[in-house]
Amino acid sequence: MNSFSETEAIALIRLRHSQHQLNEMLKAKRFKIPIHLAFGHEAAAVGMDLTMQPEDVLCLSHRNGAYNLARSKSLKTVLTHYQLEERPNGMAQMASMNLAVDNTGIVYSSSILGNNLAVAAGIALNRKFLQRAGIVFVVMGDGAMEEGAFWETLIFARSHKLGLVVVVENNNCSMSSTIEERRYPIDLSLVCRGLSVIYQHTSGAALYDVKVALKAARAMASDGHPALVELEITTFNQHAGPTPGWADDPMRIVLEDGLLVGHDMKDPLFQLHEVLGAAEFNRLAEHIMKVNHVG
Ligand SMILES: Cc1ncc(C[n+]2csc(CCOP(=O)(O)OP(=O)(O)O)c2C)c(N)n1
Repeated sequence: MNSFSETEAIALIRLRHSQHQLNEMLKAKRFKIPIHLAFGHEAAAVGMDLTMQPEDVLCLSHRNGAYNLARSKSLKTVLTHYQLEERPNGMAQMASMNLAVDNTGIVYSSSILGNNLAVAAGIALNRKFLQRAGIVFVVMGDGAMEEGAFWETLIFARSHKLGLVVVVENNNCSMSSTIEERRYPIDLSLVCRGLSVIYQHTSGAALYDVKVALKAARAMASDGHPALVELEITTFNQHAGPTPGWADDPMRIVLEDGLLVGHDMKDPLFQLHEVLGAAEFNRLAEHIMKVNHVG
């Protein structure tokens, strides 16, 4: 297992703790809107935050909260949108599924599956015409692969040699269906080979591996070779809303039980816990939870 810098450890713990607090607030019915948490996606979101350069931009899907938290480093800012608080200068609320927090490089989030791909490709084309530096990252799930926009975006990006990196968070789940339940399995390495799109594949729970894959994809995209990074991810929470979602829901996430939600390598925080050791993990967690606590 690879080591973690202190910055990485803090970022992972803060993001997990923010999601726990949101989950507890969802249980208490504190929001009027659905929120798609992403327990298990922390290494993907933190890896993205550490990979993006100032000139890069990011387009997200309905499950954008972890990325908005990782980039803004502020649960309070995200909460102003979720709580539909008034914003200065008459700016509109972004709520949850379309949330793109200001000054994070997140330029677009969409509740419409596949929509963010077409927008990302358009931004990348515009950047190419204007010869602007930086690349476009776009994040989607394995369910969104079933949208026509996914295939069109790959063909379009390859044809125009766009600076685009498509990140597929493959959690083998779309709403509540597995891939096997809804379609023939798709081998993305073969799809990419057929389209001559760069393909990277790794565990989305291992921060180091995520960073290596995203960095390599970014380098290729900067040279006009669009890339796709497939991250194998376990989502530990319900599709939307709190977990548990109902009285006898077998899924259980409770902040009082501690930060970990899985006790194997599928949980990015478990990986950190194993490397730091319980004592150091708990010491750091206690400090971060105090600073990151919102009422
Ligand atoms: C065009 C469109 N069709 C259907 C939906 C309803 N819908 C919302 S989320 C979702 C599942 C998405 O699965 P995936 O892309 O794997 O992302 P995940 O929720 O697993 O992160 C569906 C079908 C939608 N939002 N947009």
